[in-house]
Amino acid sequence: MVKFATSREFSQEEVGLALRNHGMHLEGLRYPITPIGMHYLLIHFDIPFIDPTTYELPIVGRVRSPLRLSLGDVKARPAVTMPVMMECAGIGRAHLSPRPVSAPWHDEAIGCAEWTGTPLRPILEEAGLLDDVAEILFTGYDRGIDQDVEQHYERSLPLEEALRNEVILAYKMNGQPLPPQHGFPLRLVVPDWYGMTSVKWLKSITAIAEPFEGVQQALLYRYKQSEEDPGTPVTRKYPHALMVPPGIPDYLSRTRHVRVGGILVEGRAWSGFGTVERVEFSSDGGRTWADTELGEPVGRYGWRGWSYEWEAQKPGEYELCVRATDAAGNRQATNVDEVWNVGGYGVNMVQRVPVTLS
Ligand SMILES: Nc1nc2c(c(=O)[nH]1)N[C@H]1C(S)=C(S)[C@@H](COP(=O)(O)O)O[C@H]1N2
Ligand SMILES: [Mo]
Repeated sequence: MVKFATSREFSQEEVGLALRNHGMHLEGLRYPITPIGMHYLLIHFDIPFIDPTTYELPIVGRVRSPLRLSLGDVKARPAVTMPVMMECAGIGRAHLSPRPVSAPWHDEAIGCAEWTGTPLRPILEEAGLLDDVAEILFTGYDRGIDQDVEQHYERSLPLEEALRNEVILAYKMNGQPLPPQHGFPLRLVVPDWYGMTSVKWLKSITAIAEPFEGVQQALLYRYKQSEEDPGTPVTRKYPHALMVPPGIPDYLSRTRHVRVGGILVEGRAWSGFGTVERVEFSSDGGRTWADTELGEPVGRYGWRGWSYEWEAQKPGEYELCVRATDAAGNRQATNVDEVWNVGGYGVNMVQRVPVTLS
């Protein structure tokens, strides 16, 4: 069962989760590749302590020749390096009312790191998938209790998604060995999908013939309108644009103070459904919109910069908004009711930044 809160005050549980799982500072949107310590974190249970010298990854289940790969074996395979924009499916949850009690993200569950690893597909081919394989299950070393069920964190991918060439087993982040909190020594990286898919601290990979029914698959990470609704699975990232909040912040409220003049507002945008083709800016809370200038995408799976010259002349209170539209024609929601769901997933409402202009 999901617990809900209606008060704007956060509970101790939510604050505890927020301290363990920090977000990216939105001013970090200026970096095309997010510095490691700025990238958001989401750790459901505890960070497991893993000895890399004895580490082995079994590839088992419905395969002809099961494999056991040491870290050396994985690193000896062909390597690819690519920027991948990652976003937690729980982003925006704190804007909902009632809101599900879980990691209380506002807009900061994001990061775009440069991941190095080896493609998964040739490993699965080497293991020899049997004809009845429907999904590939990825199990992490971390263990805990969620929805009253003791479990490892584990999730599956439909076979055709697991076989995408850009799905990798990663052992480096921004050229460094994976930090413990990001999945050391080996994690899955699945571009375009929300972050829950990219299983960290890989313990095993299992080819299965039936759909995986674990808690993180069948109960959680589903778009549901009620607890009884079986819902549909959370998969790719919806389009999303965010801005670096302009001016200077008030320490406590974070309200922005901006001086009149020409102000360059900038940020990044992304989508798991194809390139972002349009980013619009509003200075009047979303009543009127203007097209921004788009930059080059950071790789095929990264994000894309945008900027807008805001002629801010009249002192007063403003609400700055930004919204993205992707190649598939999806556009961000302006109204929270359009995106409300039981788990608070995929909430890609437009960002709203209150600004005092003087
Ligand atoms: N084993 C394991 N993998 C995991 C998780 C986890 O708790 N355990 N969290 C998932 C979720 S919900 C997200 S959003 C991403 C976060 O990755 P990051 O912490 O490296 O940013 O990892 C995913 N992989
Ligand atoms: Mo997540």
